[in-house]
Amino acid sequence: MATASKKKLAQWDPTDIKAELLEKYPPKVARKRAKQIMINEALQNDTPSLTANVRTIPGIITMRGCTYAGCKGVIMGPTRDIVNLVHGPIGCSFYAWLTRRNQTEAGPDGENYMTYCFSTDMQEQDIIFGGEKKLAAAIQEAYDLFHPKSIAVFATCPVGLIGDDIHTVAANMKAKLGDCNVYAFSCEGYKGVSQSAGHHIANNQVFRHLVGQNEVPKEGKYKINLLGEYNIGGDGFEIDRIFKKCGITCISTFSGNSTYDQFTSSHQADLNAVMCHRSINYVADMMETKYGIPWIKVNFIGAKATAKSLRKIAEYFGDKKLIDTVEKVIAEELPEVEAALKEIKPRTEGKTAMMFVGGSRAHHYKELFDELGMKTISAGYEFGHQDDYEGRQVLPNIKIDADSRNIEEIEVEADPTRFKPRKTDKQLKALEKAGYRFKHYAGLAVDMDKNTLVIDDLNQYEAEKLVELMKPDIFCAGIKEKFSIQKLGVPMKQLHSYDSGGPYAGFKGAVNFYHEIDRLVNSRVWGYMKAPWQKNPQLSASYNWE
Ligand code: CFM
Repeated sequence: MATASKKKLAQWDPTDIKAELLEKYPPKVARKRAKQIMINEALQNDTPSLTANVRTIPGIITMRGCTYAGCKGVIMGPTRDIVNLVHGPIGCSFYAWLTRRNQTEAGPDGENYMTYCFSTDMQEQDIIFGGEKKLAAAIQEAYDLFHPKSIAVFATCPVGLIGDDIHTVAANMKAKLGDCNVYAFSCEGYKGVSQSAGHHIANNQVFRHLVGQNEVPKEGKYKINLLGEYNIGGDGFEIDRIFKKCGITCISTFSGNSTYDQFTSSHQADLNAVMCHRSINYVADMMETKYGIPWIKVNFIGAKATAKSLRKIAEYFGDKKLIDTVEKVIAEELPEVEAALKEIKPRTEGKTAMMFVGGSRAHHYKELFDELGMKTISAGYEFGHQDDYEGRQVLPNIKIDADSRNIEEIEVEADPTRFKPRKTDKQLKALEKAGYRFKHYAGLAVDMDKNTLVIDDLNQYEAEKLVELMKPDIFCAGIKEKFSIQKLGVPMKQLHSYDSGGPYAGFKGAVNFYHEIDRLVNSRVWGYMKAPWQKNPQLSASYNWE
């Protein structure tokens, strides 16, 4: 098996592949796309060498989503006891309703609005005469029905076009209701070049209206927040299980299975562990500036990555008891992982994978494929920024364009009474000296092999072309890509929805993933994609009048 894959790798040259991908485009389009296709050098340069977070060229079938999706669906969607009310035509709500597989568990209070679909159901007359009254009435109706602690309002494209002032409506309703925190997000679908802009808009408002609102002290010795974990397919439940076993208190998760209380208490944590850098780094930075909570990058996708992240958290607290418990937990969990690998790895070793997912999973899931001995030959994000590819050291050199400038940057200062450094300068220096890096993400490219292809905002045409040219053993992306890739005879794994599988995080998740990939790459069904008559036509016919 391994030799067969090696042979396949030797067949292509990345420069040729890049040229072939661009060949069909008109010259202007080819020039633009060329900047988003990088032949990897696995360097950590200061200057970005890949262009990202720019507009998709009209006419190209992108894999991306919209700004509303990033705000309402991604960041706020997974929280369970906030009523998420969409101001807009019903389609925007309907297509965002229960489609992201972010799981919830109601907990003792029983509050869970996940299964509901709240919308103002805007009609033509609202577009003409304005929808503010309708929005106020909908907030009142939701309040009367459920008495939630909080109602969040999301703007869809027409709201921005007609200029409804959703923030004033929200503020007025908050004052009127008294015991319900109401706020709004100007996350119209067109606001940015992708869902990434929606993350930023969501982060700003969460920070403004939620973080720091609850001063009731949270118990726990090692208090952290897990930022950028959305509990897709139950990933968050597996991570929670491991944290509990280790004695780590997770004050809040942004935002898998989260509650209003978690968001509002999150400033009490002593460390922010950032899982998905793309979607939540803004909150991590703002919390550090305002409250003094340091942040580190973690990854719980992959058994080794999970062990590494747990050790990193333990090292931060520096407490012998925690360090020992973490080691004990790792020692308890790893045998199951190793047993699974012993059985599966001989069947997956040397096979090849491609991943084009969102803004962080292409990197995170590479860890799992590494564990299986599989080589990631091409990867990229739909909407990652240059720092997600090449590391945060490129940040000062990223050119800010008009589209990014369009998204608000909020000014944050140290809180006069609540800012509290979690570590002394001396402690921080000692950690850094021992190789500990705060506020840092190294990006995808440095973990990709030399001469692999790192591609931003891959599209339908290029995806099919890549598969045709490089023939990976598995391709990972989303539902829009699923069937066109499978028709080419290559198994396709959805890494957004997990094809209804999961969890894949943590130790148990890793074992799940190994089994799933084994089944996919070793199934013989992909060899039967062509019907026998397509391979060797046996009959030819003519009409009787011919
Ligand atoms: Fe972060 Fe996500 Fe992702 Fe993302 Fe997403 Fe998602 Fe994703 Mo789909 S927050 S960037 S906007 S890890 S919904 S849980 S799978 S594209 S790679």
